[in-house]
Amino acid sequence: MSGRRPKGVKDYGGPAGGWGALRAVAGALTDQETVVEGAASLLSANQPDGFDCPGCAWPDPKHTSSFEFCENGAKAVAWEATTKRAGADVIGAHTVSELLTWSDHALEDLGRLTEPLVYDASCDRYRPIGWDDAFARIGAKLAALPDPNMAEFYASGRASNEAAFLFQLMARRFGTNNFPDCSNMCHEPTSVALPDSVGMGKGSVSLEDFDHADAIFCVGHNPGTNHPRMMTTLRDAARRGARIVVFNPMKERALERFASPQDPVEMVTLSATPIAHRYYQVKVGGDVAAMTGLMKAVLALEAARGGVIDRAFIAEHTQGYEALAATIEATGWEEIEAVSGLARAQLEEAAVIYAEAPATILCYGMGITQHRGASSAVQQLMNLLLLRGNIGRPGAGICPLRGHSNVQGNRTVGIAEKPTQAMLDSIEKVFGFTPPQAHGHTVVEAIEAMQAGTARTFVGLGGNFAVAAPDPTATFAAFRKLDLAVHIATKLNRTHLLVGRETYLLPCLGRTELDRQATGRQVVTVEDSMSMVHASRGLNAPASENIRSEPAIVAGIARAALGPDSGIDWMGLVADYDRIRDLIAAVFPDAFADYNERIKTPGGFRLPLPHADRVWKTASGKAQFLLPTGEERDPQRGDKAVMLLTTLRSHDQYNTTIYGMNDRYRGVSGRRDVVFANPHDLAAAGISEGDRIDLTAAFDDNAERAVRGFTVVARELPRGCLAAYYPEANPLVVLADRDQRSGTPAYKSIPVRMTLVASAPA
Ligand SMILES: Nc1nc2c(c(=O)[nH]1)N[C@H]1C(S)=C(S)[C@@H](COP(=O)(O)OP(=O)(O)OC[C@H]3O[C@@H](n4cnc5c(=O)[nH]c(N)nc54)[C@H](O)[C@@H]3O)O[C@H]1N2
Ligand SMILES: Nc1nc2c(c(=O)[nH]1)N[C@H]1C(S)=C(S)[C@@H](COP(=O)(O)OP(=O)(O)OC[C@H]3O[C@@H](n4cnc5c(=O)[nH]c(N)nc54)[C@H](O)[C@@H]3O)O[C@H]1N2
Ligand SMILES: [Mo]
Repeated sequence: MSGRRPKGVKDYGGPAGGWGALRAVAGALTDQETVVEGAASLLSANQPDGFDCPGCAWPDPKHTSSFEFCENGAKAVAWEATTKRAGADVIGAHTVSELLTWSDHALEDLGRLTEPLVYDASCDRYRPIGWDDAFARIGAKLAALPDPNMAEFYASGRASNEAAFLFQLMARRFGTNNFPDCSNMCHEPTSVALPDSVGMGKGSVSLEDFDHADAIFCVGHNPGTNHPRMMTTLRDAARRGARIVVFNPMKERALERFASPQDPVEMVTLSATPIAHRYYQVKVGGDVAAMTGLMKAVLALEAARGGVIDRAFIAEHTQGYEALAATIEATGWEEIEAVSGLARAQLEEAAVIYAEAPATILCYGMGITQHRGASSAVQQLMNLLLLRGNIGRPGAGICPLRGHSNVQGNRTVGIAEKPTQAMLDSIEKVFGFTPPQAHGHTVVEAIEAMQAGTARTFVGLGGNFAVAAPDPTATFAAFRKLDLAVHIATKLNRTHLLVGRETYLLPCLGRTELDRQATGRQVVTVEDSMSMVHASRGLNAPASENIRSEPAIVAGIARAALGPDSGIDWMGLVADYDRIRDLIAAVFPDAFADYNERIKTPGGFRLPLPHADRVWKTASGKAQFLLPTGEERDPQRGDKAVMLLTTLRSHDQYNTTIYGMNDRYRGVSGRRDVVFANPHDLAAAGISEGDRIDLTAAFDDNAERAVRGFTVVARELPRGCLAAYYPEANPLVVLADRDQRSGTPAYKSIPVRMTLVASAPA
């Protein structure tokens, strides 16, 4: 890694956080021309009377929302509260074909959408349309579909509970459970796998538990970038001596050391807090093997000294221990080391830390959920916790780090392509219609239905579906075949440009903005990663007088598509969101009784989490030890030339929203067209740092999938592993290559081959 580095690449020496973070906030506010309003907005993020930060789903301390500094929350707020505007004059100044050549950054950087638009094929441009006209045309198109299952209703996880509830109500009244949603690309393995293990598809810990944990395992997530407010929690834990153990193929700086911008001593002395007590660079996709090794070592400790596993808990609360122990016993260290990329001694060391910690929390993110066999991987994490009764007591439990700020809430209020019978029955009881019973489509199934022509329309509540999804070649083509696409959005993105026969762009309010309806100012509600539901109040002036709230837009489409006899007073609901919450409470009485009352408490209320009280809503009534399925074993099929590519978020992006071209903590600036690789693998392949290579998918269907001309950056990574940025690497992801149980694409273990195309400039 010596000599001349590629342009824009260096080794980042400092800690995460610190002055760099403060500078970045100032920069984000200036770039988005939000200096005055944006700075005021920032101070209201996560305040009792302010809005929920649209940045991530990490909860607020003690749920009282004291101001917490967060660089990436600031970027999210600045991006939404920008003074840049993209009206019909701005967007219509370019043809759609021309806009398609722009970068993802440039498209969104046009600014906030200000009026409804319709695509005009005769001039290949978007032009303005009135709201009523748009609703009438969309409604007519939807109503004319021969089968409601020909429509797809996508939700990205930013919408409030109120908007999401109306959205699912509209689609179910219309007659379909086709709810592909961003969860299907994200934490679906959590939602699918944890119910079989512990009866609940959500995390079990609360923020307070982090004050009592003796060990915190961080597996496959990057909080310094994606959940920055979590760094305060991890830093506090590290400082009081809790042992933080990381499993991650990349060395992520924030997990190594962090300087809190709120700590005057660290800021002035340029010091930092070490975070990870041990950092294990597991191979991409090697977590099941690593967990198996850890459990094997825990069982060996139990055999040697006893008192390591919690036998009383296992006897009273679980099933399946013997079968799991036998499977682990039968798995050899050689295989564990080969697949995990970790040495037996490392896993034994981690096992000692685990065995000696009275209480352990296990946190995980996309590094676990975006693989073949991801559901099984989630269950292995749970097995590890169950061995020592690490759930349902202070300082212990499972902590999936959710993605979008309200993705969990969207699910809770009914965005589910596989709804429970109880929910469907409840909807029938409350609304008097029989909702569709057949399961609907996930994201990948929706794409397949669009490809096949069996899905003809798409309604998107936020998001950038086609760019987030796998295989853009297939997905883009599928989109262009649609008869109708409707996008409810704040900013222009590439999915909006994949125009079909009729395409509408309906601009909505964001979280930061005042939402006034017939009865006055409205509040919305959201659920964080730890199942706390609380109110969010926007306060900025809306980006334009001609944009509407998400609930109002959904209601407008619903009324037009379903006609006057739907039995639902759409406009009455929009007039006063309390009424929407009353209906949510009626459909989900166990979770949301007295909804409107309970959100008046600052910080809101916690939804019931039976597993946190050691009540197991599984078929057996016990927590289940579940066996690994082996799906993840040897995805390279024994071919050493096949590398496993993982995809990452940079520090300057929010999913497909690219704020800027830098990735500060990984030492990359001004570019994203790089691929990180282990120097020994490069040497073996005859490739040097700075060379440009093509990556081609090694999948057996022979279709050509490639990304070209990426510049190689040498990095400390396990052998056989590569890393590149999402979404640039998405052309390599095959639709069929996904976790079988959850349908989540294997975005984080893509088998690829490297081909040298140009040597580094001398
Ligand atoms: N600023 C910002 N905040 C965000 C987002 C954003 O894009 N920007 N996105 C939001 C959303 S929707 C989500 S889902 C979350 C995502 O939050 P994260 O889960 O943190 O997201 P990623 O960057 O995809 O990857 C996480 C980490 O997994 C590691 N990893 C990759 N492959 C493997 C593997 O095989 N095993 C293990 N153990 N680790 C692996 C990577 O090195 C990386 O450090 O963040 C949310 N918050
Ligand atoms: N290779 C690879 N692919 C991935 C991933 C990965 O790690 N690697 N991660 C996956 C994950 S975890 C996820 S969650 C998906 C993300 O998939 P999506 O949720 O579909 O994508 P986003 O980029 O979050 O959507 C951005 C758009 O949302 C709109 N928007 C922003 N705020 C609002 C709002 O308040 N209301 C409305 N209506 N619209 C708004 C804007 O128009 C913006 O352009 O991507 C997935 N794709
Ligand atoms: Mo996500």
